Amino acid sequence: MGILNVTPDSFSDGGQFDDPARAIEQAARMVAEGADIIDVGGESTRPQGATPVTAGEEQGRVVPVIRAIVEQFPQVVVSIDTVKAETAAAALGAGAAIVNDVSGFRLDPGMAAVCAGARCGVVLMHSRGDVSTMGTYQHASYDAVVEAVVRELGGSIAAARAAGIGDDAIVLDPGLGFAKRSEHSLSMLAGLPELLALGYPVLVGASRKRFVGELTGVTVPAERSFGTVGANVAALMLGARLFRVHDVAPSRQALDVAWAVMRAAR
Ligand code: HH2
Repeated sequence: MGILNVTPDSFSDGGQFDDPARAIEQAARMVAEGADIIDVGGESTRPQGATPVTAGEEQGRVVPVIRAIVEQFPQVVVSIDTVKAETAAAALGAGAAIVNDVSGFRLDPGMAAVCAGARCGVVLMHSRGDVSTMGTYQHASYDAVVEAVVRELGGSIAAARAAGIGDDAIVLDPGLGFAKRSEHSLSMLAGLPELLALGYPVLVGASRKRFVGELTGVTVPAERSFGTVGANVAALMLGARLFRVHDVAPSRQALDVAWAVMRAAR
């Protein structure tokens, strides 16, 4: 899953793709590098405390870009990264097929119904707090992080099922870096088998995140590609099957090779 942040303020690539022409160019690059899904986002959840945007502003950023991607790359699946039901509905109307909700249906009570109505795929990510605090450590206190995340994602799954979303439409995400210090993100990766025990495919978003920077000593987020690859290959071996990344080629190539080895080892 290639990341397309149509935002002025995302933590590692803010302002690079907030112009539609450059966004589409970046989508084309990610498709050429092997992305199967393009995740389009119009609102940052950056660790420094993000500024929430209105649904109208968010839709103005993402809808034209989604339309263009669907038209130009019909083989690619588009996902919309939003916590707002209204934006999800607009994106689905423009051709998106997956809603990636970093609040796991916590923040907008209308989100589950929009997804159920569209029969789209949903990514339920674990987080705590609202858009401006979920990327910070404000809510990062846990007795046992893996158990807490599994329990709290259980609430997201229940909301999805209550709205009529099918089990086969659900993907879970541990929310690396969201209300999680580096040790929590590492524990979540190590604990992926416990998340998988809930019975859904798991997506991980390790790309360029702080824990990767802390482990590698690389302070510039855009230079954390090698560390990102390490996290993704380890996650693959622990059971993750979807990988949300800024730099598609390195992770795609590493994961294809790691996957081939895993299959040959069976
Ligand atoms: N991480 C970010 C945003 N959306 N979605 C899922 N499912 N999983 C993640 O780990 C995840 C996500 C944060 O990264 P990014 O989009 O690069 O930054 P920003 O929120 O500043 O736009």
